Amino acid sequence: RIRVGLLDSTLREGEQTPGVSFTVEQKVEIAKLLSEAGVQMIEAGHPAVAPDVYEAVKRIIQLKKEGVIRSEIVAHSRAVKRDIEVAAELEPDRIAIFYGVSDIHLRYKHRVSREEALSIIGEMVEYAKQHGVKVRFTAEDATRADYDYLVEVVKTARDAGADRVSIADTVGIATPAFMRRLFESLTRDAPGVEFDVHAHNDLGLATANSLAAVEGGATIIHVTVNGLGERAGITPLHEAAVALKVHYGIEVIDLKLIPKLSRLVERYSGIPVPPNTPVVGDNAFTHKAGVHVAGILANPETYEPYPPEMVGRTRDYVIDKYTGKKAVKARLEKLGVTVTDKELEEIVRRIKARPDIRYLRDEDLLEIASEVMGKPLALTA
Ligand code: HCA
Ligand code: CU
Repeated sequence: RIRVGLLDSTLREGEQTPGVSFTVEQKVEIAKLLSEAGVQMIEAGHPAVAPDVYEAVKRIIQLKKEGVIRSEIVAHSRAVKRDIEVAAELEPDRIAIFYGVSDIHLRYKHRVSREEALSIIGEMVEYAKQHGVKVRFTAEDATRADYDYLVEVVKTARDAGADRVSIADTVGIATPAFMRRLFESLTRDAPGVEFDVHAHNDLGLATANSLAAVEGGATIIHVTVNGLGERAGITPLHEAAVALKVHYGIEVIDLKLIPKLSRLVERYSGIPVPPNTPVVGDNAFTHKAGVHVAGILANPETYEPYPPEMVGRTRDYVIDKYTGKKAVKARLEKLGVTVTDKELEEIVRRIKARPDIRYLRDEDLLEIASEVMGKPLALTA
């Protein structure tokens, strides 16, 4: 029933992260890896923004033409002729034109009436179409727009030649229930176009909102690697891709390439990935409490929503004062040490008496075991 793909906007939205500026070479490398992972669309940039942005979009389109990159390449553009011309001369697969459609954007940013905005949108979509490219219209701040007006906007863009419309939750204010209803209504009230969902993460709801939009009929989710973007960013690629697999059984990209993508973009963006980040964080598959480790040793499903191997990772556990006998026994066995129940109890007691230990290293565990057992033990491997 659900049909969906990803548009990755790391190179456009992601570069709008404060402090981030990718080089052209870095963008090419990221785009190649996104294509290898099977991302359906790559939003390569807004060519009119700066010379190096233009250059990067140009290089990526060249690689598309040479068959090195397979994803559809999208160029971003304001609803102005000059931007559209600059984007069109690079011959992208698609131009995405954005225009704010909430009253707050119309009044304070564009300073036009709702009717004037409709004619600008229609004219600019048509203008882009005349250049022989596919066109997406982005209804910026769509989630705060008047619903009946939004329907008019979508129909105007559609009738002018846009085959896709992006519904942007530009300030991350939507809830999942609202998003699902919004997309259900739009697909009913404005048929004949396909919808993208572009969800900002200001309230931590971007992924939930994107999935709800897909349940409501959206067919493309906008993501960025590591969730980069303006302010709190947008839906992280790792969350959307894995949630689509876990909840709907849909594999939109090669999930095993996600950690590589994450590390590459972490390095090039200089924005560190916190350890508790889902899927790609250092701790995403690392267990700690004795009860948890005992559980995963018996069957990993007890404390894992999906196996780490699905995303090319492995599980692990740490030992500190939260540990338990099963965890310590298993770790000692892995190190080639067999202990009696009494020895094990005493080793665990000593670890629990040491709140200063954050991560007990194997050599420290062996030292404690050696003291308890009254015989020398050394790390072999
Ligand atoms: C922007 C606005 C945008 C556009 C989204 C889209 C938004 O920064 O240019 O084109 O789908 O959040 O509204 O990112
Ligand atoms: Cu955005």
